[in-house]
Amino acid sequence: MLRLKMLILLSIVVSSVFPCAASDDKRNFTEGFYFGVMPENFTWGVSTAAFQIEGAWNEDGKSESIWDRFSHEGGHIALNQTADVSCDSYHKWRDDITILKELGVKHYRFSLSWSRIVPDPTTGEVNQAGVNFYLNLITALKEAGIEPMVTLFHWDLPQILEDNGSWGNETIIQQYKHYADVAFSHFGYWVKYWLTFNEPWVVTWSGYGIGEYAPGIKQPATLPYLYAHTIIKCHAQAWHLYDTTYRPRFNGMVSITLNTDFFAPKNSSKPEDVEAAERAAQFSVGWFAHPIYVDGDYPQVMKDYVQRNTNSTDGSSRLPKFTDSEKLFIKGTFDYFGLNHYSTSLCEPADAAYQASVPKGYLGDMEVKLTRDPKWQKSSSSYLYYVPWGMRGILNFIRTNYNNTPVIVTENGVTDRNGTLLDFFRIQYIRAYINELTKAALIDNCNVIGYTVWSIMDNFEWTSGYTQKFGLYYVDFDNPQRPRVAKQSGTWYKGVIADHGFPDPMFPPKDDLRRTT
Ligand SMILES: *[C@@H]1O[C@H](CO)[C@@H](O)[C@H](O)[C@H]1NC(C)=O
Ligand SMILES: *[C@@H]1O[C@H](CO)[C@@H](O)[C@H](O)[C@H]1NC(C)=O
Ligand SMILES: *[C@@H]1O[C@H](CO)[C@@H](O)[C@H](O)[C@H]1NC(C)=O
Ligand SMILES: *[C@@H]1O[C@H](CO)[C@@H](O)[C@H](O)[C@H]1NC(C)=O
Ligand SMILES: *[C@@H]1O[C@H](CO)[C@@H](O)[C@H](O)[C@H]1NC(C)=O
Ligand SMILES: *[C@@H]1O[C@H](CO)[C@@H](O)[C@H](O)[C@H]1NC(C)=O
Ligand SMILES: *[C@@H]1O[C@H](CO)[C@@H](O)[C@H](O)[C@H]1NC(C)=O
Ligand SMILES: CC(=O)N[C@H]1CO[C@H](CO)[C@@H](O)[C@@H]1O
Repeated sequence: MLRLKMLILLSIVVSSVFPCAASDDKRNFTEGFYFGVMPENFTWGVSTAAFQIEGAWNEDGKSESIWDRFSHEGGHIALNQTADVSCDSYHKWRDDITILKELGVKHYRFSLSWSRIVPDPTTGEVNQAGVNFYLNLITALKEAGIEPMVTLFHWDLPQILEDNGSWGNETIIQQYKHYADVAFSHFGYWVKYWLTFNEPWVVTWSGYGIGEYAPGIKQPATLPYLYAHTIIKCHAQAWHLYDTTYRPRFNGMVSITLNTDFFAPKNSSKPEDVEAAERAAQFSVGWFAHPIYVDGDYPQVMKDYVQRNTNSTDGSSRLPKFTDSEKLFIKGTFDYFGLNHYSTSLCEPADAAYQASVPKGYLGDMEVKLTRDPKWQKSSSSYLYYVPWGMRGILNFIRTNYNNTPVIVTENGVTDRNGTLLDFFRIQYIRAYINELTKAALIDNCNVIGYTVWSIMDNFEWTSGYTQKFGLYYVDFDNPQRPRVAKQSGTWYKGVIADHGFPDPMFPPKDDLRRTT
């Protein structure tokens, strides 16, 4: 069963690496490029996150978040830069609307700052100034014909909650639910797309496993599993709250955004590599997706491998267990699948040397050696290799593992290479990744309904500060006005949106009036 699944996946990977022209119109490749136009209702967008763009970190009643604390401490961020001002979107959000309109996007994905809206979650008091900021933004987006896509939690936990036991204190479940309630009740009338969490894998592993991200805690064996367990329960609470209280009135969609590489076997002729790739995927995306999209529980292979690496004598595991009623409550808490995808990893069974080199805990439990092909093109981010066919691979993984749930790619993009407005590498990257998405949708029947570039503009890239830039627009962080200037990729992406993808230049669709007038 498992082998069969991977074989199907493999044939997909192989066919995308070696695409061949066929007489069938649907397989219309030119040197690996596929001409195809997405349906009219496919949604194109760009994304940001509150901490990375807003600035105004302590204005109008906002409390401190763990990322404020982490960046102010010094020693964690490149050049000790902070996001105290960043793009200053708290004051310059109208400039953001201007460039969103210029691009012609259908949706704009951004996140709410919990500490701006409910500065002290232990009292639950709502900060009206914070609510007003988002009301202005959201209503202006609607006036501009742009759908807001709202992430409730994009990493900036209120510091007071961190100080009160973080995601290990189950009180946070009710506090998160209250925050979600405030957001749904104030903004639900306008907002059709909601995301409960952005990349819980990064929250738990980078924040509490290896401690590279805020709050910088290194407990790789235990905390990622414990905190992920709570985050999944928070997600389910928010989804049920929406489902019972708000869906009848507002009829929106609530989901979670998971980040994942595509995991490919290092040598696809070796069954053990194929199995390792499946295991890596279940440990990464499956950790969160299996409970939510399949059966309310973690993937069996993950339960088995954490158990056997726990080294307990009583059969206990570092991976917590859901009760039967929790499983029922968690299963099915989705309306679509939010996917952040950037790159691909190669998988083979871990050897002793590799196991010794990774922190004991989550990464070691997986028993998979993850590598990159040295032939793949690099970007200026160490983790971000250019592997466009991985987009098609991961979309097919979701199709087969999660019942072809509708997917919105909520992030995809690449860092600047040479720091000029002529960002042709970004165009190459995004064009190829969208093209693989197009193949997944139009050839493989993957149910993908939207695509979102990270990011509309240069912003505070976490521990890289302003040294790594993902924007379609350049922002001059030395200029107090923080002007936003289109890079070549912005102008190019505008064309893709207008075309709904890649119409065949020789055979434009009949209704493409732009090309016949
Ligand atoms: C590509 O599609 C066009 C029509 O859109 C068709 O005429 C042409 O034969 C196709 N090419 C191949 C190689 O299938
Ligand atoms: C989008 O349009 C396609 C046909 O073009 C249709 O099959 C699909 O159900 C529509 N999806 C949504 C979400 O409306
Ligand atoms: C950043 O801050 C840390 C801690 O205060 C300090 O040790 C380090 O020298 C600073 N680095 C730079 C580049 O200023
Ligand atoms: C859990 O959090 C609440 C407030 O959020 C606090 O009152 C309580 O003491 C915390 N419990 C622990 C064990 O830290
Ligand atoms: C891949 O594995 C097969 C089967 O073990 C082997 O024959 C082949 O040489 C391997 N390929 C590479 C590139 O290592
Ligand atoms: C579990 O035991 C194995 C074998 O004794 C050892 O290699 C491994 O590091 C242990 N794992 C942990 C998490 O302590
Ligand atoms: C950046 O790359 C573009 C495209 O290759 C090139 O035209 C430009 O001269 C480069 N700029 C610098 C500063 O290297
Ligand atoms: C029990 C506990 O840890 N309480 C702390 C909650 O956070 C506040 C603010 O940081 C502290 O003052 C409490 O001691």
